[in-house]
Amino acid sequence: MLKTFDEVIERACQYGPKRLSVAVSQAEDVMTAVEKARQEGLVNGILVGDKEETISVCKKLNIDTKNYEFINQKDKTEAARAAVKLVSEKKADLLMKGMLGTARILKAVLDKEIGLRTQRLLSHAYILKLKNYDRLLTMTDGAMNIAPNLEQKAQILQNVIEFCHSLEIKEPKIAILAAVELVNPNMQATIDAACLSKMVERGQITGGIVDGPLAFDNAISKKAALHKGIQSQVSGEVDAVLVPEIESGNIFAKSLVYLANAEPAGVLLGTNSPVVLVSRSDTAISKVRSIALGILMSIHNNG
Ligand code: COD
Repeated sequence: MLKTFDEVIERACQYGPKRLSVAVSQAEDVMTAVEKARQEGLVNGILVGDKEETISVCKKLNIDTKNYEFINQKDKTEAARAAVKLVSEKKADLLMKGMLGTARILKAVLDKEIGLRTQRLLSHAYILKLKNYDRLLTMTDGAMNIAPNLEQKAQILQNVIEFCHSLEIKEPKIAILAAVELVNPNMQATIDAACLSKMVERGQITGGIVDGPLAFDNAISKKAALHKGIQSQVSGEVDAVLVPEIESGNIFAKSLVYLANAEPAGVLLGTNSPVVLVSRSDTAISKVRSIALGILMSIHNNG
């Protein structure tokens, strides 16, 4: 089980370098990360975007452009599509979002002809390292599916279980989060959580140990759960949490990053090749961690 980002990067280095297609490369934070990943031996980059601007960014950062392949495309939507196409045509192994909005790259990834869709629902996972938690904590979905229904949550759950397998966690422990532990007919999140737990019990979702509804305190702390008289196989040992909708997930991750100094990474799940979906505000090292996770996913065939 890989418990830290250092372990993730170390393991990913064993499989590198992979071919990374960068959608809209002309930004310092993007190129700093790609160059760092290249120097680590994780990737060789194909830079899709405004070539002139990307070269001037490289010069400013003292990056040797001879180490890169360039595809000139000034328009961001077209650059996103060209970067995605490189991956779908197997000319690159993984895709990274550069300097463009999330929705724009997601639309290219979802494109029926050139995209990276599978039969699966695509979902997003934030992976967080917290100082006071003994493992990586994955949270889904705070960035792609806006208000998933039960059927979609079941697929988001299966996606995250398989993602955890690529972190070498044999039977990941997943908490389905809600505001309370009891099923409350007025709180849809608790009904969905109970159904998901039952679906796991019946073998409709496989590969992990799942419990819910659980409030976050009882998911993350065994002590808090026991104090409330809750016996759960996942309490205090959760590898991943599934949140009810995009807002709670997005606020959850950003609160931990900005108030608790959590180190974040982000990837898309359910695609046929890994997609590294980082925020523009993420640091270069955070982007490198996401690239390393993408490489592990490609090895485990779940992205
Ligand atoms: N998985 C698989 N297929 C999907 C998914 C999905 N998650 N979402 C849509 N599709 C398919 C649909 O079945 C359809 O065939 C096609 O894609 C288009 O569907 P629409 O019209 O519902 O999708 P879009 O293009 O309008 O929107 C899809 C987005 C992912 C862009 C949209 O859901 C979105 O904006 N999500 C939030 C992104 C965001 O702003 N995140 C904040 C990040 S910090």
